[in-house]
Amino acid sequence: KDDLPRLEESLHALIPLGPFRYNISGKALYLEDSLTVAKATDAKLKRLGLQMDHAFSIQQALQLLDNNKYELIMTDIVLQDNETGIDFIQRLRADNRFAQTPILAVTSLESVHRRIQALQSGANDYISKPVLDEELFARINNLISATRLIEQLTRERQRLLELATKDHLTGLYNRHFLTELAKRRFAEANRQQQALAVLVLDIDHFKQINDQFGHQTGDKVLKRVATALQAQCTTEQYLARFGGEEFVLLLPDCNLSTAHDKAQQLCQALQQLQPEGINTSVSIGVACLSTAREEYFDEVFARADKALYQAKQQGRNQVIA
Ligand code: GH3
Ligand code: MG
Ligand code: MG
Ligand code: MG
Ligand code: MG
Repeated sequence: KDDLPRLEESLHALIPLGPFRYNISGKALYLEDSLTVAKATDAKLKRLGLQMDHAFSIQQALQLLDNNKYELIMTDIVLQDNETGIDFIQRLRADNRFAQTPILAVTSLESVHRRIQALQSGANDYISKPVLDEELFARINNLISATRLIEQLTRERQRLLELATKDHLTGLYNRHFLTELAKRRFAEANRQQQALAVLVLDIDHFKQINDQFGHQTGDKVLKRVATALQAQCTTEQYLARFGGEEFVLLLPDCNLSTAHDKAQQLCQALQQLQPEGINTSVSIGVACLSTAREEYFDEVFARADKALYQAKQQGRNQVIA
């Protein structure tokens, strides 16, 4: 097996190829029990612009993986101490951290079933020993390019998801997202006879704040209020900016009395906030899913909104359930 590098050289001489430029950088990990093969591969990868870390055993490879970020993982199949590259690939694919990392199996030419096993275990590609430089480079380039494309698409998807579900100014959920979520939550709560409460919150005399301090300051007040409300909510309590200076909070597993307490707490927190040094308060309407009959978001929201209207009528800075 230690003659492999020389065999590769002679093969390479038989297949002369022109220079081909790849745009690759970063680090690769190679699990390989032959030091000679590892050293020869290291030299090849350097030409490609990849730094290589070498591990002799799965344990050593996993340790390196804990402490380094790799663009590519390469693995030999037949290792020492009854270990195989197949085991290693399976371990990697069971670990979320390496879900996106491309794996290249390095198999001996004749072991067809190992190659298939490697692919079935989650290797993205394989290359046979003796390794031809140009083939290795092309395969690595394709693997890393595909991974970069997936990473770019994942980021793009995340950005679009934010745009579609979040309010631009405050970073809270937007009306569309909360409405869709509420529809599902109401269907579920009806089916499972669970409590579900809706709070509608509206900043008092916000128009006066805009008129007196300007629209920009108004925006800052909105952001501060949103942040303060969010700070009082858990990840299971869904807060959205529903319109201009109006917010909706969906409280799963929450009956009317608990929802009323929560609303009081928010009302008091807001009164103490003084965003931008401005006295600010909110009025809150509370309503809860009926325990007597099936009810949907629109109906419960309408009741909470009516309660909010009453809170405004009765002098603002208060909660009506
Ligand atoms: P009430 O206590 O009855 O709720 O009085 P209000 O002045 O808060 O209510 P009204 O509905 O009369 O006015 C809401 C104001 O909120 C008017 C609108 O210009 C302002 N507004 C809506 N969206 C934004 C925003 O994104 N930024 C700023 N600065 N103002 C906004
Ligand atoms: Mg080996
Ligand atoms: Mg208002
Ligand atoms: Mg109003
Ligand atoms: Mg309003």
